[in-house]
Amino acid sequence: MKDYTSEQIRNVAFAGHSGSGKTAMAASMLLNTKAVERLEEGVALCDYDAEEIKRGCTVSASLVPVEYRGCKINILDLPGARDFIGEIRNCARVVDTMVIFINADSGVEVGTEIAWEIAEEYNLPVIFVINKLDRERADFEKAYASINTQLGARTVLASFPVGEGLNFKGVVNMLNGKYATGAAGKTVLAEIPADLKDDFESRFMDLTETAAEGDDEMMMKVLDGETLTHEEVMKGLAAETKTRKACPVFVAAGSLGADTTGIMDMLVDLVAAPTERPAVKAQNANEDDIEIACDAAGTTAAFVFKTVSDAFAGYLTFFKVLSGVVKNDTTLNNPKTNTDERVSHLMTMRGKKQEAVNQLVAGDIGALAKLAKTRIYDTLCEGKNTVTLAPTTMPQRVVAMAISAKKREDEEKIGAAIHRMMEQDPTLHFYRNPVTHQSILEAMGDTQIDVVLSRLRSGVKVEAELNIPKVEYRETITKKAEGEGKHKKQSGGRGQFGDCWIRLEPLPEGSGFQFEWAIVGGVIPRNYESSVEKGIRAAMEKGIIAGNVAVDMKAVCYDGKTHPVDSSDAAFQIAASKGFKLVSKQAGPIILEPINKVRVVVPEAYMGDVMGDLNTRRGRILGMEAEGKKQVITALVPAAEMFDFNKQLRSITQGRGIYEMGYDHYERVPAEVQEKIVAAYTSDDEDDDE
Ligand SMILES: Nc1nc2c(ncn2[C@@H]2O[C@H](COP(=O)(O)OP(=O)(O)O)[C@@H](O)[C@H]2O)c(=O)[nH]1
Ligand SMILES: [Mg+2]
Repeated sequence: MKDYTSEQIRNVAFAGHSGSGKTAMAASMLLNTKAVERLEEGVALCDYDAEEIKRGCTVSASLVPVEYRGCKINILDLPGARDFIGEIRNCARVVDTMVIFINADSGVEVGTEIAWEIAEEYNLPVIFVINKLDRERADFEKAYASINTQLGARTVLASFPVGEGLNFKGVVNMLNGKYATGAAGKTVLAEIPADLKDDFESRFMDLTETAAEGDDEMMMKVLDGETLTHEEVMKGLAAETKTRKACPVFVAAGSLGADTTGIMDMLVDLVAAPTERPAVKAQNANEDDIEIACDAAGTTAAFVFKTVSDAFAGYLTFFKVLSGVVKNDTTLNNPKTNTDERVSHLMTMRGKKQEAVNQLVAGDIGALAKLAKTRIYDTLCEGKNTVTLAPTTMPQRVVAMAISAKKREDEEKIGAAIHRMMEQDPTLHFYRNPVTHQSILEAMGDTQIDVVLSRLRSGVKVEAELNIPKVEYRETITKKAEGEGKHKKQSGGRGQFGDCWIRLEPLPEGSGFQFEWAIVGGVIPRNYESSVEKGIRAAMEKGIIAGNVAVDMKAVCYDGKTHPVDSSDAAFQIAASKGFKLVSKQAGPIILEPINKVRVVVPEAYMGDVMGDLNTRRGRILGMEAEGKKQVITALVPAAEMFDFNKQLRSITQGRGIYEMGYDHYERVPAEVQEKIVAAYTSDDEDDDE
């Protein structure tokens, strides 16, 4: 691929709801620029991952450079589902505009909202494409209106359809003044038919007014009834777009090719070059905040925003050049790992296809293979010019499942493979719960977990299974009780003898365990004090009635007996354990469960249903308040009831609801729940007399 200057680069994300035709549009662009010969070939380049082929949708972002009118348009073709929000957010950091695709037959959907919110957060200009206008139920006006009503975006129409649904004929593009039709992904341009001229004139007026808004001179002309030149309109519209004052809206049927070339023109004309965008916030070697302007003449620094490792491509590192020029046969330093990485075989990827390049200038995006010590969010810097960037902030994970290998011997492989996946996808989290002894996989959604399972199957050939994670119940007592713990054994040789009287008293939540030695007259020698305490602590680990750790109580050892020969540390530990088991059962034992604080954000219409759902989960609503167009519900809900909440919330709100959750406190479980837990528990060490 030829060399490009920073000014010739356009970095855009293709974002929006799954199935809105993003990948097909990227493929159509490849077809129209003769990078591929058929549309399907383009689609196969972008969605090449086995998971994508299987699911028929994008799971992992693809880089798709399109060379057009002397520019290199770096498209990051993104997934649409919330499960893959990590990919969307990482890529949003390196693009200069977000192109949000909308299904003409459904208007704004959840995926549209996700993309819009991320664009707002990252201060990215937005251009909309109402796509798939040839779809049977396509309704252009309705889809267009939904952008204003549901997103509150300030839009300006830049092209309009001729016919829609089964009557779709083509697109009138007001920027290039052409009529676009197409077949099999290829655009055909013609003059605007005479009968559409009036339509064009009236709609063009609106466009002109928006374009003139930021420029006094142009505004005066418009007010005086003068017509602006094409150049003026383009300049004004580009300025309004780049400053996020207006979002141009285009229409298309990407798989037909109408109006693919018009969309490509728009990418060249309306998308800010990286040099026109605000400087990137970073830190230097002293951890001072600095800003890096996109400047090819600057010191070289690049930021890694994505890594992939698959059977097809091996290990690939995707980066954006922040400043300077990344050149072949040079060495760059990774300040985070303090290693030098050799730059050779510099390339750009076109989906799965590698394309060699000589160099990549500030603002450009490319890839390197086999960088051994460089991970996502690292930087590659020239010489001692240390620049680091913060990792992408991610929303809280919303699902957690216990994962285990179907075959025991595969258990270790699972851990190692998931750790490798986590390196590439920081939204995944995997850990061993020391209390429940389960391996827990946390993620952004069920599909993401499903992809992990599927990759374990194809990658390391391990069948894994999922279970609902065990809840970390605890146990405690509610009243005082006392009694004797005795251990006596006489079996040839030296015997064992320990005898201690123990009193248990409840303590407030969170107090932990206190131990008091109240022996008088030396009936148990002081050197057995720690033996008794140890014995009680060990027994508390095993619980009272259902095998959960016992907490929040005081134990007092106030009487006992010793044998001059047979007493020992071990004997007193066993005696104390027995004493605890006996006494704790008489001390009104109860089970405590973790209660989570949940914060649910939903569109108002779903509020009633969501509250109803929380109630069935033994939830206690703490409050409701409006946040923009949405409602925020806060509630306390037992952790045990929350494992499938994500799935349910998505189904109730059609994916529009989101939630965060965190541990709040422990609380006594209701009697009927306690009965169930106790009944389900089968003690495996009722008797440990040896
Ligand atoms: N009728 C019609 N179908 C399209 C169009 N663009 C894409 N599709 C189909 O819609 C489905 C989803 O398209 P895809 O590009 O994968 O959507 P993405 O998830 O946004 O990348 C595929 O079956 C495409 O063939 C279009 O313009 N018109
Ligand atoms: Mg796609």
